Formats: sequence, structure tokens, C-alpha cells
Amino acid sequence: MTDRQKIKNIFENFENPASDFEVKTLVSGHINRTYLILNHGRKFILQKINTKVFKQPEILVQNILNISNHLKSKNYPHQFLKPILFSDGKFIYDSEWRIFEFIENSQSFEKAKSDNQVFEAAKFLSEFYSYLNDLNLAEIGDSIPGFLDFNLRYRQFETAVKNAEQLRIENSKQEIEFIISNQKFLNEWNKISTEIPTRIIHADPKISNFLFDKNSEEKIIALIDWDTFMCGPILYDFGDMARSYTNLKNEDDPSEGEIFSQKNYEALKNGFLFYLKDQLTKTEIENLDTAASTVIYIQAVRFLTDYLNGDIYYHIGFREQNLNRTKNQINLLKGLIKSN
Ligand code: GN1
Ligand code: MG
Repeated sequence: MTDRQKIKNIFENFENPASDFEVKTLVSGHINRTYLILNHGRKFILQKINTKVFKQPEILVQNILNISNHLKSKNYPHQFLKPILFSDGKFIYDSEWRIFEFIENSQSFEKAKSDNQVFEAAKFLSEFYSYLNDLNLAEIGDSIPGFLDFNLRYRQFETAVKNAEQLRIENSKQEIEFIISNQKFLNEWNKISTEIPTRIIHADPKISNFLFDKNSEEKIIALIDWDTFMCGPILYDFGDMARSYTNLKNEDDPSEGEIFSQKNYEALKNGFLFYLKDQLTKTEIENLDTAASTVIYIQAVRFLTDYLNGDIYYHIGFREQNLNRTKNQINLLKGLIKSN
């Protein structure tokens, strides 16, 4: 059954059965499929969860509910995700569909626009965490087992190199060599990882996961994409923000040239520490740079692994996209290293 037919079924079983709904495909994210639905003057976000990646969608839904209930109980001052029940009283339809209220009057950005914008996004996340710091870790399930296991990521890369088709190996020879000869980033992380505490983390705080006021490039109204909430090192989130906010090029732009923004990196640190300064441990604060370089390195490993595996994980729009994404991460990592 196509997505469109499925969506028709979903809406026929929804609140007041709808004959007049409009479906728009939204280009967002590399994993799930996202649709905007216009129905009786109301707007919804309907998503098909990629169950190859999120093998137990009920965990992710429970995490979202526990977090939104916690924020509600603490009068969190911003908007947050509100899942909607299907007519059978469940939050997941047919094991893989879920629906949210649409957050109106917003816009999002694929790439950071300015250091002020970076500061605001990092500060917004920092504030968000200050509201979660008394939420029990037991409330949050593991949405993707192994997601934060960087050693596993490296082993998956090694396996992919062994099994890849020759042409893909040849096309990515330089990138494979870069990953193999720069394992120091993984080793540095391994040295600190036992010393850093486990916290509740978003695990995907890239700039496109913040909704901004539609008339402002700096006023944030909500943090979205809560699927990867899990327990882990908050330094992962810092590293992923560094990966996203300091990149002056698109994530799949492989070209050489100025790519790393030091100004954005400083703004990120200031914003991130805004509400968290007194809550983080000394090891966490001293290892922001380690986190940035390791997370960029691991993202390069992940894109390259997927390229070698024949593009089975990330959606691609053209054949070499995962290789281009790998090159972009490697260039960004080189930029970060040069500036520090
Ligand atoms: C994926 O699907 P999306 O765009 O939200 C990925 C992240 C990567 C990101 C790179 C579950 O996120 O880990 O950092 O792409 N999500 C998953 O842009 O693997
Ligand atoms: Mg995501």
C-alpha cells in the first residue's frame, strides 16, 4: 500500500472522519518520512517511523510522553511536542505511524545563519536540559540500542570495508584512509567516556531541529525531533551541535575551502554553558573540544559506512551523496583541528 493510501485510511479512522484532507510531503530528516496534513482548517504532522532504525517505536513514543508530561508539570515556558491519540486510543497506528499538532508560524534552517542564531539555539537546549535535570533516568528508554557506542560504529565501518563493492572502495579510498589513520579521536573519547555522567540527552540537536519564529532568525519557539531521546553523555549533544552549527557548507557539500566557523563555535560554547555551567562536571566542561572532534569523526564514519554498505541507512537523493557527506565531515574536522 502506498503512503497516500495509508494516510487516507488513517484519516478515515481519525476524530471526525475527513474526506477533504490535503497531504504535503516535507523534506526533513534522513530517516523518517514526514507529511504535513491539512484537514478541516487544522494542521498536523504525520510521520512514518523508519522501523529499521527505530526497532521499537513504542519506546520512543513513551519517551516523548514522559518528557512532555514532565515539562508540562514544571510549566516549561516554550511550546513542545504534543503527540495525538489515534481513534483506537494509541499513539502509534499500525506499528509505525504517529501524529503531532503542527506548530504554527515557524520556520527552520538547514544551516546556521549567524553566531547569534547559534548562541540562541545552544542556550535554548541548555535551558531545556535545566528542566529535565530532575527527571529520573529510568523514565527514558533506549530508543536506538548501540547508537552511542562509538567503538561499535568503528567495527561496523571495518566490516563495511571488508564487504563493500570494489567501485565504492576505490571512490572512497582517501576517506577510508583518513578514518583508519585518525583513530586517535576515538581513543581520546574512550579515555574520558568512563568519567562522564549519564544524562538524558536529545541526541540530534542539529540546527534544523529547532523551530524559529517565522519572522525572526533568532527567536526560537520549539525544539523538535524527539525520537532519539536516550540516556548518555551530554557531550554527545555538544559535539553534534558543533558538527551542525560550525559548518559553513551544506552537509553534503564536499568542496574544499573555508568551512569551519570559529565565531559560531565560541557562540555555541557560550550558549551551551548558559544554564548548564553549574550543573556539568569538571570533566564535561574540560572536554567540549574532545566531544566536538570525536562526534564529527564518528559522523564521518557513519556516512562512509553507509556509502560502503550501498546506502541502506540514510535517505539519499543522488548516488554519491553519502560519500559527499563523508567528505564534508572530514573537511569540517580538519577545519576544527586547524583552528584550535
Ligand atoms: C539523522 O533523520 P535525521 O536527519 O533527524 C541521524 C542523526 C545524524 C543526522 C545527520 C536516528 O538524523 O544521528 O546525526 O541524520 N539520525 C539517526 O544529519 O540516525
Ligand atoms: Mg533525528
